[in-house]
Amino acid sequence: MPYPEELKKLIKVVESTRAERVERKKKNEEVPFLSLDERAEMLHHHPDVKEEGRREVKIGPSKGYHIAHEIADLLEATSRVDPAIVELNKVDYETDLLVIGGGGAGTTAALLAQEQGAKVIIATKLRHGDANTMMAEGGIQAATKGHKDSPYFHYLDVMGGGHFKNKPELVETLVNNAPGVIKWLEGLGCNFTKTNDGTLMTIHGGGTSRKRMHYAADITGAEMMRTVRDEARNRPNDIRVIEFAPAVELILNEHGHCAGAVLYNLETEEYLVVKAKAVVMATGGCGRLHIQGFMTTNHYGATADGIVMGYRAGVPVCFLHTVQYHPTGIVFPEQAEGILITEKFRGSGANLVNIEGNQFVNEREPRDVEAAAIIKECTVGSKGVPTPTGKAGIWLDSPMIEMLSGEGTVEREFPGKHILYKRFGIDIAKEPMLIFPTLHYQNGGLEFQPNAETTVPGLFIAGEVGGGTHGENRLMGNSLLDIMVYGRIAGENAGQYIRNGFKDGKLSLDHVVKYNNDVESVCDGRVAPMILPDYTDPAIREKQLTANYEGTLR
Ligand code: MEZ
Repeated sequence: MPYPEELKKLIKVVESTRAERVERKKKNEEVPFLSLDERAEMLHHHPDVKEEGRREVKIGPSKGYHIAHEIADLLEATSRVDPAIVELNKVDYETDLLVIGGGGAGTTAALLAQEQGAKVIIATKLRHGDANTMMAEGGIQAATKGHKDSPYFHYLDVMGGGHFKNKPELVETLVNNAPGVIKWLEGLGCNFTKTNDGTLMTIHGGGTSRKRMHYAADITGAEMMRTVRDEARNRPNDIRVIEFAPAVELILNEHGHCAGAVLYNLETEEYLVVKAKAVVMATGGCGRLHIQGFMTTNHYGATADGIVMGYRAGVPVCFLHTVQYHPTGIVFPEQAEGILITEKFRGSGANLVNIEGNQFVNEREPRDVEAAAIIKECTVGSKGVPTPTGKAGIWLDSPMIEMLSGEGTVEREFPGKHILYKRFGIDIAKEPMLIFPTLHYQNGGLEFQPNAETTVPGLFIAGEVGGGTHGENRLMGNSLLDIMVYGRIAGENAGQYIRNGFKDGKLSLDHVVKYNNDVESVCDGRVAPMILPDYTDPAIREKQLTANYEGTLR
């Protein structure tokens, strides 16, 4: 739907201040960055600070930790499988490495493990590549420009963005491996945007002190996923992909080592037993939990399953008291609600503008501060733009980019969003976008070490399901980096573990039996993992004659 008349009138206000704002931008005379104290003050408007949004988890290895209700609900739930009826002696698939999750982290882990001689199965909930990787737009950070940047500056930025709470050893591993990851991806054929002489283009992101954001137009994640998925599909003798088969429980063995998983075939509704010498958990994030009712950028299967399975197997969680709301999600047109508008728009010069046409925050603040500033402007400030659906949003003034960098820049640099809006009859080279913060990233997750190991031998972590690297707030471009760095490390170390550390033993689901017993006193009939979000209207749900729900699944 194009902008209705009432919004078109408000766009005139944005237009009336645009030329002056462009001039200020050219002279670097914009709204200044907030001081550290001002940032701390601003964060009082961030959803994470709401005490009523969280509660203490009552069972498991991180008992007593306060996290979002929506995640706590899943940790305080019983298993989808009844361990008493799962026949662990009837193995459906046997392999060296089982990778749970077919996004960028899992696929990368599969490649590196295969290079160590491992036979790999990737089990994925939906199709191979249906993952948050695919949805990441604006870039991947790496200090590739040695004359101006180094992993040292990158390290400081990551730590600063995470409020210096990050686990330093995880950050060190992340930034030191970053330049090598770009080289590796390029070697596999990943098409990053370059200048005519072949130099990789780099820009700023929120919280970066150097221009180190590499990108492929505004579809960086899709291009990276294409690259690693093609590579995995070209190694069919060693890497097998099982689609529409989410894992629902980890299997341990008599030594307490991770030894496979129970998968659930979404089509036939059968469970399948996979026996493996090691497992890489790469299930991604939790956006589809819609924490505090927020819309999300995440793909349909992002329901925190890996956290549930890993936690039941004994791995503690960390940093789940914070989640990331990307400052700029589409709030109108409503058919596109929640969809990510890449930070690259702001990195390329677009201002955030309120109903009066004023820039109210520097658009390169760290994400949590930026999101809090937008929420504040729309709530206590009452300077949000009312949408036809009764919400409030802020203008992201994309036409400024054309004025700053020349006509045609928006279409060339942001083809994904240009096409999307065109379908609604909106030309974002000429009209601004209406945005509001959207649930984007799970800052925390399962605890793991720089070598991707967990407290459970044989269980490795890759990507968003792990916690600690980004502290309390991740900066743009460090998640695409994270999945590659820790995907590679997890795959390589799992490959070595399979050769040297693996110890065979009888398969067991005793940890699930115990967890089910512990959970009984605190669980309200919930079942987890969630697998898919449930958008059924409660009124319809009540009248469904044939529906028999197990958690969210019929
Ligand atoms: O790292 C991200 O979350 C990312 C690249 C998002 C974006 O704004 O494009």
